[in-house]
Amino acid sequence: MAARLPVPVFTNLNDAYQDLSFAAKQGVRWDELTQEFEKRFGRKPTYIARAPGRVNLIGEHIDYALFGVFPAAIEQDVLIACAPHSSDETPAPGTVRAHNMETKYAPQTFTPMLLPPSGLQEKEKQAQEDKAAASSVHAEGWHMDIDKTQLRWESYVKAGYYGVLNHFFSPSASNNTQPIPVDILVTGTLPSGSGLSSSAAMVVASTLVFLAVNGKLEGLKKGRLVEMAVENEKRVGVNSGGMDQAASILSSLNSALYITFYPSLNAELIPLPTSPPRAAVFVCANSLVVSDKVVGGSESSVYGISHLPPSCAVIKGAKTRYNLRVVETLVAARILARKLNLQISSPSKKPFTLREVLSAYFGLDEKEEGAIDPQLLGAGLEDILTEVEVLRPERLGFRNDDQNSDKGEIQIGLTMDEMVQASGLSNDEFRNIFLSWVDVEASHFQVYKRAKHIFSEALRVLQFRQLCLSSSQSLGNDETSTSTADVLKSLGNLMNASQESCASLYECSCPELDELTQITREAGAYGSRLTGAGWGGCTISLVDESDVQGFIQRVKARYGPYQNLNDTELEEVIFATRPGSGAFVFKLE
Ligand code: NG1
Ligand code: MG
Repeated sequence: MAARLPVPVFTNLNDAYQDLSFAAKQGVRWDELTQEFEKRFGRKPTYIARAPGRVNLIGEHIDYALFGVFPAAIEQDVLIACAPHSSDETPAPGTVRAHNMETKYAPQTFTPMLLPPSGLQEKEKQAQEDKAAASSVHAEGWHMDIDKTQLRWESYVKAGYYGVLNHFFSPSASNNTQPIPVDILVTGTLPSGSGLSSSAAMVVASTLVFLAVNGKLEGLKKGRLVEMAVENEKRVGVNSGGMDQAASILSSLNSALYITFYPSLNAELIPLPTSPPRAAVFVCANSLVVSDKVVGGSESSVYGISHLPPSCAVIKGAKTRYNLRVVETLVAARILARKLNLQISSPSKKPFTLREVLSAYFGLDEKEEGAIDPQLLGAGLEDILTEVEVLRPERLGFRNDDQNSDKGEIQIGLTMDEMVQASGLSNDEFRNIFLSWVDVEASHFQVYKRAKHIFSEALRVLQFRQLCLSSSQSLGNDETSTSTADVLKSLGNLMNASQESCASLYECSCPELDELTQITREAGAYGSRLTGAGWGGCTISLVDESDVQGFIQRVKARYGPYQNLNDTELEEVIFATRPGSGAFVFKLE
């Protein structure tokens, strides 16, 4: 069937049409989605939103510390088809019938409630009393239960919808209108729990489709959409940074993005030495360990492709992973600022980040004066990396010197009491600032190792960016081929150093990721690292383009979990990527 050419109503979007093979594949999927929608709901969809996943080339776990990251969108994505509800019965305003093409995700119907202020207070109280099952409550009044104790596919749909309702259907708005009842059908090609941001793709697609069908897309700036999507995703229970949503929305064909968050969101398109005419490509290889950074999950909770082999391990992650890292890095920022006698203006109840500590270290007010240029930022990072040693437990006064070694106390970290003491806050103040909004669990906390990873990883991102920029400038010059080889080697070294830091300082790798990055290097990659949150999921490797097929075969031969995969399965777990286009919405009639 011919690919349809509908009208783009929200685009990045033009480059989607430039890439013909991509457009053709999308056309086939849209036709399938449209037909299935018609079968299930008795009419055609009026909008289809698409949001891609991403790989992060370098810069892991530093977005929530507000340091710049370096992702690129990939071809795999989430599509959501949508149409206003039409049948004889009239459902309550805003009711959603949500279906998923994937049969293991059961259809759901939900109706958001517009609660009066007293109802909201009641819900808030309930949520505070029962943090584990906390429901999401928005100050403006729309309410939907989002279960944070388990990952459910429709939670991501609800999360996107939440922001749309509360930003555009506020009861206090002058042109007070009601959200319309809608039917949606979701399909996706992104494996979940694999560090490719299936969750952000779901949230972005959901946010976009609800905006479109309610007529709220016009004039919406992409930066605003990123902010909304970041805020929306937090409702599912991860206090994430903004990398994934920004990458899904702002990406552009053939370029990576250097995304910065401080003093405000900014994205710069950076050509890669892997852009055409290209010498190398990034190859994504899934460890087949499902990364569980939110809850101690069960397999039924994951969103994504159905035929991951059953050998897929599920890690029990919980309060001991992502959210714990967020808290550790915020506490590290507080203690470091105190040790360096830096004044950071932040409303007293709000924690500040390591990026803000660096800004204060420069003695600059970037909010007033604009962001520091990358070169100066790099120099500042090199300086502050020497200062960060003050965060070692013994330097904070908690251990005898002779008890110390990198294998000893540093590995153990600080107890809660020691951390509170080092922060200079009272117990109550500490809990209020760092623990009242999140559930974490640890006997010891690592402020030194986490801060050291963050500053060194932020520096590697800047070096990576600079190498990409200089190699694109040298294109066309006679010495390009040698310099390209050198650039690829240097990029690979930075990726390897990032993996090492993620494994030993940030402790977000796992044995399978360590093994797979080692195998990919031995199979010829310039460099290899985990991508995304870690604790499982995918690796990303820089590989000579002429050798991709040989590389994939060599990795297949050596990585245990790939042994029994057939060719189709193998294509889903190890594949070359190139920077793809960002999210878009099409109107179908
Ligand atoms: P993944 O796990 O790939 O979705 C998560 C965070 C990012 C970032 C990375 C680590 C979410 C939605 N995203 O990515 O913001 O912090 O980990 O660099 O949780
Ligand atoms: Mg995610």
